[in-house]
Order: sequence, then C-alpha cells, then structure tokens
Amino acid sequence: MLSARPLQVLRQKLKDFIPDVVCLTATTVQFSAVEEIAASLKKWDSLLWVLLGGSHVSSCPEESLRRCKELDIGVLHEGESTVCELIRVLKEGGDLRQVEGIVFWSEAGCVLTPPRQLLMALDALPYPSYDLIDDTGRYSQSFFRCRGKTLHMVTSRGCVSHCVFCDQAVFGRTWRAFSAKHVVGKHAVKFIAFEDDDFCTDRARAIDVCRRLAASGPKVRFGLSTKVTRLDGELVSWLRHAGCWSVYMGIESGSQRLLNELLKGTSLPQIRETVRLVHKHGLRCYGSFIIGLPTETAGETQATLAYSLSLPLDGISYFVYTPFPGRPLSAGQDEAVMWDTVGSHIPLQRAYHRTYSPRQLELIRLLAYLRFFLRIRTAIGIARLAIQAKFLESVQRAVGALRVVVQCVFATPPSPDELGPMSVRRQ
Ligand code: B12
Ligand code: SF4
Repeated sequence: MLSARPLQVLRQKLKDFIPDVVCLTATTVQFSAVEEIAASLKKWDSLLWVLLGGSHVSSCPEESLRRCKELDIGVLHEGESTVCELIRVLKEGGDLRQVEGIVFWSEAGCVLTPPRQLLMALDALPYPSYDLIDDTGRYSQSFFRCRGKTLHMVTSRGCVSHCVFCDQAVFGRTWRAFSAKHVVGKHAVKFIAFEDDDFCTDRARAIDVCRRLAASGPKVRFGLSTKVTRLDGELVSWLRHAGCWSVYMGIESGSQRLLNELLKGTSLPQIRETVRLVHKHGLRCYGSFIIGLPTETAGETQATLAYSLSLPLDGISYFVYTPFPGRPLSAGQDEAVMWDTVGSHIPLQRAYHRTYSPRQLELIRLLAYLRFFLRIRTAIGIARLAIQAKFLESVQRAVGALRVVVQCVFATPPSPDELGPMSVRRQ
C-alpha cells in the first residue's frame, strides 16, 4: 500500500510537468503499488499513456495488463532501445505492432510483439549521469550507506545458471557485461555495491576490474554477489587486494537433495570450503537461504537452519520460498501464491506449503534470525562493525530489519480461499 503522500507528490508533478507518457517499473512485489498509481494517473488524466517495464510484466505480460486495466503498454525484457522506439511511434501515431518487445491491447485482443534481441555490446549504452544524483545516500540501502557515500552498479546482465526459483525474464540466460574499463570510471564514492547477479561469471573480467580498482586513485571499497562455484584462492586474493569488503552468495539450503532439486550445482562441503576461503582472506561473507521449498520436509528445514548457523557467515538472509511467475513450480504439492496481496513495503511472500502455514514459515524465519544474531560470533561482528561505521545507523538498521520480520509473523495470513485472480495454483 502506498501512503497518500507519494500520490500527492506525483499529482503535483503531473500538474507542473504535464507529461504525455508516464513510465512505471515493478517487480512482482511492487505490482500492487503499480495498480494503485496507474489508477490514480488515469483518474487525473485519462489521455496519459501509462507504460510498465521490469521483472513482473516481463514474466507475465498478458496477465499484468489483464490485472491492471489502466496500463496501456508493457515493455518486456531490456528496455533501452524499446522505449526510444516506442516514444517515437507514440509521438508520430505509428503502428505499435512494429515495436518489438511490447504487449498491449488491441480491439482484437492482447498483442505480444516479437521479442527484441538482447543488447550484446553494453559499453555502447550511454554512461549513466551519476552527477545528476544529488544525494546518493537517498538511494542506498542503509546497510551499505554506513560504509560512506555509496553507488549501486549493475555491471553485467543475464545469468548462465538455471536455479529453478530465479526469475531471469528481463535479462535472460546469456551473460553480457560492461568492460572493466567502463566499470572503473570516475566515481567520487567510498563504496560501490555491485548488484550483478553473478559478478564473477567471467573470471578474467573480474580480475581486470580488481586490477583497475586497485590502481585507481583513492581506495574504493566494494561488495558483490557471486556463485559459490566461482571463487578460488587467487580470485579472492584479487578481490581483497582491490578493496572488496563483502561477498554475498546464494547458498539456499542445507539439504543436498534440495540443492540438487534447485539445480544449484553446488555441494554442502564445497559451500563450507568457499565460505571459509572468503573468511580466511578477511572479507565479510554473507549467505542467503530459502525456507519452505515446495518439497521441503520439516527435517530438511532444520538441516538448513543448522547448516546456516554452522558456517562462519557475517550476515545472513532467510527468505520464504515464493514461486515467482514464469518459474517452474516443483512437483508434489498443492501450492498457491497471492501476487495481489504481497506488500511492496515489506518483502512478504505467502506461499502455501504442505507442511507449514504461512505464519509458521514466518515464525521459523524469525527464530532463525534470532538464533543467528544471538551467536557470540555475530554479536562480536556487529559490535566491530558498529564501532567502525556509524553506531546509531547500525542500531537503526538492526531494529528496522527485526521489525520487518516481526511484521511478517503477525500480518494475518490470507486463507487459500481468498486467492485473487492472479494467484498461481498447481493443476
Ligand atoms: C539489486 C537487486 C535488489 C536490491 C535492490 C537494491 C537497489 N538499490 O536497487 C534489493 C536487495 C533491495 C532487492 C530486493 C528484492 N528483490 Co531484487 N534484485 C536486484 C537485482 C540483482 C538487480 C536490480 C537492478 O538494478 N537491475 C538493473 C535494472 C536496469 O534492471 P530492471 O529494473 O529490470 O530494468 C531493465 C528492464 O526491466 C527495463 N525496464 C524496467 N522498468 C522499466 C520501465 C519502463 C517504462 C521501460 C520502458 C523499461 C523498463 O529496462 C531496464 C534496462 O533494460 C535483480 C536481478 C537483475 N539482474 O535485475 C533482482 C530482482 C529484481 N529481485 C528480485 C526479488 C525477488 C527481490 C525481492 C522480492 C527479494 C525478497 N525475497 O525479499 C526483494 C523485493 C524488492 C522490491 N521491492 O521489489 C527478483 C524479481 C523477480 C520478480 N518477478 O519480481 C529479481 C529479478 C532477481 C531474480 N532473478 O529473481 N533486489
Ligand atoms: S539464483 Fe543467482 S546463480 Fe541462480 S540463476 Fe539466479 S542469478 Fe543466477
């Protein structure tokens, strides 16, 4: 739910600017906010073109337009070329069918134009105008902000892996990247959060980025996400040498059977070894886990929690499994997701699991976090971090994160009978 305030701000902007086209973006959990915004936009000016891009509409184009009647056009997959062409066609009153990679309604029904080819030469895209961001802190997660002025960058697109829960509808399975030279431009920041799906897909490029970062002016610290299978001693040394502060890995489960089912391509001993390696080089190591996977048994949930707590991790995320649209739902359960009720303000997902109720899953998650944060190792790490960085900000962050998890536990879980039209139910 949006508060009234952003809508008021938006209305004022519309009055001042009088646009012809409004572009919105949304992941699945943000879609309910899009519905609200699009309805207001059309109420204020019925002649506006309302466009939506991002992961949700790319995953389920027709369903998105069916669900939100105020959306005129969905922009699928990569948007840079499409939006330029689209604006030209709208301006000239041309034929929308000629624009690749969009979805819209015609009198004959829903039209899905052929997909647009992926952008391969990413360096050809205009360099972002970072100078237009007056206060980078406004757009940073507080977690990174406490490291100083932070920039978030996505330096590659696509992921070659096939983890079954992961939505790759926007950038696909073909990996492409900005060159190391392009990545290490002139940034007056203290910290870069590399938000790539898998920063180290191309080992040589990752080392090239490290080499250039190490050689460039004042030290910039950075954090990245990568796959467990990418890291070896030499690469981790390079990361350390270049100023890497944290490495985030999707570990997902403490059950080998579930790792195999997710097509992670990892093994439990290998994960442990990699976490140790990262730790040994003095980098902070973060791991994320999923609980409530479709065929997960109570024993496997316990195994995941025990395994997660047995690793020398500095930070942890536990997510409740949500089968996002477009991803295969694993076999063997009656399962449903309410896309229309997931909140955009908290990452609250409600999947119906055969062993657990949504509330039980949230409770397991809360207890897992408590167990992690009550470890002496974690407490020392947090205290150290708080001393190094801004103490108050660190405390606020911890309290904020805990509040979200508690909110998830006490939010009234909807019953399966309340499922809305966008729910996905196993046949
Ligand atoms: C970084 C990141 C985060 C960060 C954001 C930090 C930050 N400061 O931005 C954090 C950690 C907060 C986060 C949280 C979550 N994330 Co996230 N995240 C990402 C990640 C890795 C990069 C996002 C990004 O910046 N991409 C680069 C931009 C340029 O891509 P883009 O937004 O898709 O835009 C392109 C096109 O879609 C298109 N486009 C987009 N909008 C529009 C609009 C118009 C009008 C046009 C023309 C074009 C257009 O043009 C762009 C350029 O081609 C993506 C994966 C990925 N590779 O994109 C996942 C991803 C977006 N996240 C995902 C998920 C699931 C989540 C969470 C739900 C996790 C959780 N369980 O809590 C939350 C939800 C947050 C939310 N409110 O939506 C999923 C979304 C799947 C889905 N169907 O919704 C993704 C795709 C990961 C995945 N593969 O599963 N995330
Ligand atoms: S979970 Fe990570 S490694 Fe797996 S497909 Fe998604 S982005 Fe790639």
